[in-house]
Amino acid sequence: MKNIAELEAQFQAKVDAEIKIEPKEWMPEKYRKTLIRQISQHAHSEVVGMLPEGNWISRAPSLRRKVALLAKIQDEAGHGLYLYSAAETLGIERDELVQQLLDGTAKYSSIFNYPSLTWADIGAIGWLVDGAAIMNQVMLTRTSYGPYARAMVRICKEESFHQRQGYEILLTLCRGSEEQKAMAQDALNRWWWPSLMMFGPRDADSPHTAQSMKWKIKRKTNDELRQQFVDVTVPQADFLGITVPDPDLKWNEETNHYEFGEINWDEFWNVVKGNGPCNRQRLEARQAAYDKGAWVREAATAFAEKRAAVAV
Ligand code: FAQ
Repeated sequence: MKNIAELEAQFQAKVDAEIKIEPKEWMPEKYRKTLIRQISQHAHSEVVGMLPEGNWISRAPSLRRKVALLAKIQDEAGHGLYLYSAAETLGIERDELVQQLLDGTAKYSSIFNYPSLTWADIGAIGWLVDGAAIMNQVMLTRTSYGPYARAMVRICKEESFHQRQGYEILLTLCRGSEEQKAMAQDALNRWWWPSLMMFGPRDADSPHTAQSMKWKIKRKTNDELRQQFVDVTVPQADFLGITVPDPDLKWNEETNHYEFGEINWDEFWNVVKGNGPCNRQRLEARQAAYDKGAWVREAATAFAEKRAAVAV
């Protein structure tokens, strides 16, 4: 019988050798808990993330835009479901995860607590929010936990379609009338900083990053991913002909990276703690959806019981 220290050493050796950890294998309790936290918060983000865009389905400017938006939002529901399933492989029930979202003990991404005020916001969400999500999720295709890594492969493919549909909305607006271009600029002004916040606190203020990097749950730190996102996205804004709302933004020839201004961390933590512009509205919408779905859960349970009784 091996003691905990030996099991932990064996586990770390496996992680270091890039061998995926699978559900039934031994893992440190803290590794399991970290994954449940991260995967479930990721799932909640996908599900809550449908709300700002759902707001525009009935107001999409054409049938083509409406079909693409509907498909994107359905993908997000699907991502939420894969991710809840991946979390369930770690020994927790989906109902418990959903309760944690509804009672506010589990987080979801801060970005979804901002309102989608104009059609250009739907472009900005696809371009910036999905763009940031991809940056983070490409590294997660190589995360150490097998079911999470595999779920991420498909999710990333779909996110890349989402990013392009958002960028194309903005490209159309920026090639349109002065008013349309101004709407695109206004969307960038409002979504830029919250998108940078999506990557989480600075590495120095991130309690989980060091351990998650050691376990290869995360393969890049919050600051590394944020920098990568800025470097990729600024030239895309230039191509659109709109301006990133950061007077401190400048290219550094020596580092080959953009330098950018200070994020408003008070705003970030305020939103994370539940005081953003739409936190209450988002949770009320999820609670209402849960309540309205009670009859489906009851019917499915009754059907399963009936089937089990027949099988006996
Ligand atoms: N918002 O120590 P760290 C999407 C919390 S999917 C709220 O750095 P960690 C698709 C963090 O949970 C977007 N809370 O934590 C889509 C922790 O709190 P806890 C979601 C945040 O886990 C697009 C505390 O701060 N993506 O957008 C945020 O190592 C369009 C300390 O932070 C994922 O979830 C935040 N932004 O790193 C859908 C990806 N940042 O749990 C619809 C997977 C941090 O101790 C439309 N997750 N916190 O109470 C991750 O990669 C990581 O969990 C991080 C945070 C990088 C988000």
